[in-house]
Amino acid sequence: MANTIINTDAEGYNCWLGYHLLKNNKLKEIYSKWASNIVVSQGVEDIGIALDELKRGFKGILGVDADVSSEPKQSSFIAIGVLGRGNSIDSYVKYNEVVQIGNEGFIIKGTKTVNGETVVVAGTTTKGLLYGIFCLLRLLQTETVIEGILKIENPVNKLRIINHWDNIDGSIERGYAGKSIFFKDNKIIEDLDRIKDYARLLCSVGINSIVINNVNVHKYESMLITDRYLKDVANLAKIFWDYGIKLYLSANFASTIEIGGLATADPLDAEVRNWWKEKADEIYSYIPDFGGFLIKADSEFRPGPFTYGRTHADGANMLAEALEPHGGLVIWRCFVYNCMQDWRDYTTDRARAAYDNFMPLDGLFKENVLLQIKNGPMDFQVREPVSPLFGGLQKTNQLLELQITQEYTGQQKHLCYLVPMWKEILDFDTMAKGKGTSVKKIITGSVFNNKLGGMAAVVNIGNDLNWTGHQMAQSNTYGYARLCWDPDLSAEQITDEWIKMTYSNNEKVVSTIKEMLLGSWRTYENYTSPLGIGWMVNPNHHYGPNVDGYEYDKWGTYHRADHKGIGVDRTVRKGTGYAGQYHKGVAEIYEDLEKCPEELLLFFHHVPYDYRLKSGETIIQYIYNTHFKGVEEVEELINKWKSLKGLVGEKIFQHVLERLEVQLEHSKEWRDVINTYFYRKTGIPDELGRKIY
Ligand code: GCV
Repeated sequence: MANTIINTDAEGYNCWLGYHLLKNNKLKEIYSKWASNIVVSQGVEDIGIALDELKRGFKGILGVDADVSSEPKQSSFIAIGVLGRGNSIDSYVKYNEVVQIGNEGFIIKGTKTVNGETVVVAGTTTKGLLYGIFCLLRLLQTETVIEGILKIENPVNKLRIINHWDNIDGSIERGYAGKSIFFKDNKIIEDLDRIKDYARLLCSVGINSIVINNVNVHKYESMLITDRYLKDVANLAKIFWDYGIKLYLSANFASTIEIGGLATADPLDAEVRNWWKEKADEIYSYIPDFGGFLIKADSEFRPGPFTYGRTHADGANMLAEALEPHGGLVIWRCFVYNCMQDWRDYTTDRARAAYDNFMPLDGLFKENVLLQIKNGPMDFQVREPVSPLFGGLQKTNQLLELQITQEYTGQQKHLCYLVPMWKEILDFDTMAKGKGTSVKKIITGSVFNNKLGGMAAVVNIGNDLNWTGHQMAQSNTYGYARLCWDPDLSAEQITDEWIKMTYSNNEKVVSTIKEMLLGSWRTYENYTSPLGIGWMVNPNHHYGPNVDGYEYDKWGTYHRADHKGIGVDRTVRKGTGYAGQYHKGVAEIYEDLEKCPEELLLFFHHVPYDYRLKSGETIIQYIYNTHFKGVEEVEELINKWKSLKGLVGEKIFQHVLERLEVQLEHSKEWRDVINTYFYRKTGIPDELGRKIY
C-alpha cells in the first residue's frame, strides 16, 4: 500500500494525507508558480523523504509535477533544506530567525520578489525540515495565503508519544479497528509497507515516539527484548526512525524471572541490576536509537517492586540506571490501585490510589524516568476530574496519558470526538503555583523545571483498511497529535484542519462535520453515565449499558445508588477525602456541593434524587432529560450527515451512515436501560411523561 495512488482514497486509507486537488483555481495558480520548481542546494540523500513528500503533496493538491534543481530555474520557486550546513538555503534565513528554530522546529517563509515569489522551508535538522514540509502541505490544502508568511514553529511538548496495546498474537487490548499492524501469530509482521505508511502519517502530525506493544506484557511479549525478536524489532525501529520517531517497548518488570533465568526481580538485587544492564547493552547493539521502556508494574496483576517490599522509585531507577549510558528513558505508569477491593468497604477509594502511591516518591526518581499519569484518577471514563498528581508532583518528569481508543466512549462504533475533552484537561488549572498553573504548562516541564515531559496516548489504530474502524475516528488520532505539538490550538482549528485535509474545503462539508464532531462527546455523555459517575457499562468488554455491572465487584468502581440518592462522597469532611488531594483553591470547589462543577457532581458528592441543579431540574429529572436529549442528538447527527450526500466520497458516506445508525439504536438502549433503572429504583416519574419502561 506504500504507493497507494493519490486521490483514490475511497475507504479513507490515506487519512489526512489523501491530498485532493484544490478547487480554488486562483489559489492553485498562485501556489503552482513557485511549487513547480523545488530548489535543493544540498545532497538529497539526507532529505530524500522530505523531498518525496513535498513532490507527492504538490501533485495531489496542485496537480503539479515539480522540477527539482540545485539552482532556481525560474523567478518563482521553493527552496528547501537543512540550515547550518553551508548550503545556499542558509542565505534565505536571517540569523535572528535561525536562533528561534529548535532541533525539531522549522521555518516557512514566503517572500514576494521583483519578478515572482520565493518560498523557503527549512529546519535545523532533517526532522525539523520534514515537519516543515508537512506543515506547508497542510497550509496549502487548507487554502492559506503563503505570500508574506513567516512561520517559525517548535513543538511545545518534547515527548509526543503513541502507545499501542498490541499483543504479539495480533490481538489488540481495547482495539476496535481490526488486528495489530505490527504482530501476527507471535511474530512481527513481514509486510512492512503499511508500517511505513503509518510512520509517515504519524510524522506528518509531529509524533516522535511510539511504543509498539501492550503494557500488559505476557509470555511472548516478554521475549521481544531477546535475540528471538530483536532483529525484527530493529527493522521496525528503522522505519520509524526515518520519519523521526523513536521506538520503545513495554517490558515485563519480572523479565529476570520470565526470560532471564533468575529467581527474583528485586530491583535492589545486584544480579537483577546487572542483568538489566547487560540487556540494555544488547538491545542497543541492535537498535542504537532505542527509546526505552514503558512499564506497568503492580497494577492489575502485573508484577512490580511491591512483591519485594520495594518502592516504585526503586523499580524505575533500577531500569533507568541500565538505560542511562545509552540515553534511554523509563516511562513508568501511575495506574497503580487495589483491584481486589470489597464493594462493602466505603473507606478505600480507587480515585485516591495514584496520588497516594506516587506523591511520597516525588523527587526520588532518576532524571531519565518519567511518570505517565492517566488524565483522570479512575480510568478514561467519559467524564472525570483531572488527576491531582498534576500539580501535586513537582520534582518528577511527567507525561499526561490519554486514551484515543474509545474503550469507554463507544468503541469506534459511536462518534465521539475527544479533542474538546482533551482541551478541558490540558487547560485545567491545578492552582499549584496560584492561578494559571494549567496541566498543559506542567507537562512541558516548564513550571517546575523538569527536564522532560509531554503526552502519551493509547492509540485507536488497527489493520482495518481505514485504520480506525470508524473512519471519523481518524479525527481523534489527528487531534491528539496536533495537541501534543501545540496544546494551545483550539478544538475548532484542529477540527477545521482535519476536515479540510480529509474530505474537502467545501463550506457546507466543513461547517456540518465540524458541528457533528464538536458536539459528539457531549452527546455521548448525555445518553451514557451522568454527572461524572462513570462505569455504568457491561463488565470486561465495556460496551453498552449496565448500571450495576461494576457495582458489586472488586474493581473499586461504584456509583452507590440506592432508592434515595446517588454518587460517591469524596469530600474531606465526610467522604473518602479524595477532594483533599488537590491544591486548596481546587479542593475547596470540589468539596462544596454548591460550588462543585455540576458535570462532576456525582463524582464528588452523594445527593438525593430531588437535589436541584442550577437549571432547576432535579437530579432524577436531569438524568431523564439528558438521556432523551442524547438520542435526539444522535438523530440530528444522522440528518446532518445525510445532508452531505454527494459532497463526500460515496463509500465513506455509506460507511459513516451505517455506523451512525448503529449508534442511534445503541443510544436508545442506553437511554432506556438508564432511565428505566432509575425510574424503578426511585419510583419518581418523568415530569414530561415520556415513555420509560
Ligand atoms: C492495558 C484499563 C483497561 C485495561 C488496560 C488498563 C491499563 O483497566 O480496561 O485493558 O490494560 O486500563 O491502562 O493498564
